Amino acid sequence: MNHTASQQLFQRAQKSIPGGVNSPVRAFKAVGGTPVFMKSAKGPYLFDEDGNQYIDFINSWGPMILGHACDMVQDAIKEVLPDSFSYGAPTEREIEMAELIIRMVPSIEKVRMVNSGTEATMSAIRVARGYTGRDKIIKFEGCYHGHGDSFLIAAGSGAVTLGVPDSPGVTKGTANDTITVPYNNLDAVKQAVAVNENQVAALILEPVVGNMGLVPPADGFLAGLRELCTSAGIVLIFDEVMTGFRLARGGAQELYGITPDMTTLGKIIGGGLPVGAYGGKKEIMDSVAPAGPVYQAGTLSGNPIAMAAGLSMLKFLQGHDEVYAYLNNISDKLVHGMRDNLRSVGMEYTINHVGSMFSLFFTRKPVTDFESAKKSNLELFSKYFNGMLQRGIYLAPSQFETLFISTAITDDLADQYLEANLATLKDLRQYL
Ligand code: KE4
Repeated sequence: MNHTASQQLFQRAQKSIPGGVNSPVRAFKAVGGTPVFMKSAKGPYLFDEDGNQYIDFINSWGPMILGHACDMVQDAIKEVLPDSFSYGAPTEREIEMAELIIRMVPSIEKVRMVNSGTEATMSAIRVARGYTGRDKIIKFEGCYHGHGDSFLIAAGSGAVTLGVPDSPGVTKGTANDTITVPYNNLDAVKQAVAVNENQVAALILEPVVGNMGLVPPADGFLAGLRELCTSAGIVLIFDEVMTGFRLARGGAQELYGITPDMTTLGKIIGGGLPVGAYGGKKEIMDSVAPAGPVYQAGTLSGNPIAMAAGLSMLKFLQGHDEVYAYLNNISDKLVHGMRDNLRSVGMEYTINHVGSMFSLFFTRKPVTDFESAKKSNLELFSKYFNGMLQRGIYLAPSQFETLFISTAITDDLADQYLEANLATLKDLRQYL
């Protein structure tokens, strides 16, 4: 494949944009080479600036659940464009969006629109702190909740001690209020809660993790967290920015039957436009300004164009439950086919899979938390990623990410993926 145009654009981009990209993972640092600069996309396909075509298994990190440039969403945007792009004043469409989210995610009784998943999560913990009057939060190693200061915290020395900044610019004071514990370890959470009695405002997690690669909750883990938070008066926040409207209409909380106190949303909610949201119990959300004292605001929150795009996508998903059966079936085919391929080349690596999200880890051991995910062979992953890219398959450029399937992936495209997967695995044997 020729990537000359991407290489030239990357050279140019680095002169005006930090690292040449507007979000770090796009720079291909974990897999080497030049990031592919995209020119257009339609359905299952991405087209880069060199005219190369790829079958897309990232779908803008989740939002393109119905495939790229979906005609329905395009029509919804075209319809509202003539009415101007933003008012900075309330609109009926925002009420329609809020009412639809509440219908689809019953644990949400009130919801506030924002412009990204990061805004949603940083706002949600501020509200939980304001509502409880407590300062600390508990998060899990390997879970990513956007780039808010309180989340860029590495685990402290002991599993239940206070965190340390995981990025320059995050203060020790902020780190002191975040406790980081291992995912799927209920005992560590119990200990953290006991050691910080009556000081923890919220516990936030990805109910199904996508950001250490795909890691599902162990049996009883979510129920255990629910029970623990209820008894300790801790606000349980499900960060469903990835899983919301993807794993089920009501997200992971519907799939696993666990009701959080608050939920954060993003990606699919905007149909590809910049939208996030946070919501939850009425008595918690009524502490948000101007109903209550916890301040949060946004010039473009509830933007009319973004609301139109998001509404068209959510209305479709709400009215077509068969989408989830389709996504799950095609994902099952991909995962079973990969497992057969791995066995056929004697590389029985670990695949974690929930619904239309899955990850291939280059380790033979189970992956149940960040420590076990980090045992993957990153060198081999990098070679695998580039081998698939050369074969026209666009994957996440990091071992610690998940894939997202769209309804545009047909049986035939799944077969193409599996052929490329087998050929690439065979190429990897020389490195074992
Ligand atoms: P944004 O601010 O990127 O819209 O959302 C942050 C966020 C919050 N919560 C979860 C569970 C998330 O996965 C994300 C963002 N996901 C990443 C993918 N790992 C987006 C890709 C990127 O950072 O460019």
